[in-house]
Amino acid sequence: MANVILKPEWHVPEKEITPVKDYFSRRDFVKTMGLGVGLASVGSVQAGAQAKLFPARRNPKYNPKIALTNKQWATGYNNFYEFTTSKEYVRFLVGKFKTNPWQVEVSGLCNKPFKFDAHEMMQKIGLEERVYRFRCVEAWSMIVPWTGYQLNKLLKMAEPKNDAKYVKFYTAMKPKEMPGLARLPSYPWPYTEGLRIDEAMHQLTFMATGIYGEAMPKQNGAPLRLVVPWKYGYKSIKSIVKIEFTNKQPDTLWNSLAPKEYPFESNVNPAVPHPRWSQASERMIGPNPIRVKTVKYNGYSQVAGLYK
Ligand SMILES: Nc1nc2c(c(=O)[nH]1)N[C@H]1C(S)=C(S)[C@@H](COP(=O)(O)O)O[C@H]1N2
Ligand SMILES: [Mo]
Repeated sequence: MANVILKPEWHVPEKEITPVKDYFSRRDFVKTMGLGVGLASVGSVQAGAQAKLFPARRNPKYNPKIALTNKQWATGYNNFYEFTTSKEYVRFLVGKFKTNPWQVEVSGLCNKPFKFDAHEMMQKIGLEERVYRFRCVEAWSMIVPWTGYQLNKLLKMAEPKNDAKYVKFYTAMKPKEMPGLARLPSYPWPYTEGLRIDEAMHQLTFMATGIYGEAMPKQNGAPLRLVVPWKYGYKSIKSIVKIEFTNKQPDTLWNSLAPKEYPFESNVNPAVPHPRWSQASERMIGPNPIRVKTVKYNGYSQVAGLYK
């Protein structure tokens, strides 16, 4: 993973930025008018039955009173190495990436392995919105409204066996659609990540299918990606095609590449520096970035019990 960037190296002119208040007033307007949520979405991602899913109702339990990150930044400054390592260019390289239909396999140590279509599962489980803080290991952060469902709702459908101690996640590997794969031939693709089963089952662990009230943009990991808000961002694996229950700690891409820099657990912790930089503070991205102190577990102290 690249270096900490102290100053944003690209600039969005003020006039192109939708302030958070406009995003909300537009949304409230659509709700009040009872016009259906399809209107709130722009772009080709929205189609057919899927349109009804967005925006989803915000869960009041996960609605901190803090300003959201500017949407253009959260959807325009991405880490998705399958496309490029250049954060500001990911969104221009996802054009060929087909994310609908999208099949996901749930397998391994469970009684009921199954396959599902990502879009059908959104209808089946139903969606909610949660505002989470998100902290990249590179010391930048954002605060965004994710749409999706609690991961444990999906995992329970498979009835994991008692010896399932970990869950491994795999990203799609489609070289014709993901131009970055060929540029990093030595990486152990596909991108993989993993959690302990109790972490995966925790109520904070979220399968996100949208952001800012709309279906997930491809650059943010369409059609479904993990969000584990108390861990560094690389644990929040994008564009998932396989979920596997295992009894051994799974190998993950970043851990295989640099185990000392990217340990399996990777909880946000300001007291433990990355070998090449401090983790004591973070840059909140946006047109006017600010530097704030990093907090243990990214502020999600309710997970502390998992690590006694
Ligand atoms: N498949 C895949 N998932 C990934 C990554 C990636 O390169 N490939 N980058 C990770 C990192 S380092 C971060 S910080 C987040 C970034 O998510 P965002 O682009 O939605 O902000 O995605 C994570 N998930
Ligand atoms: Mo990251």
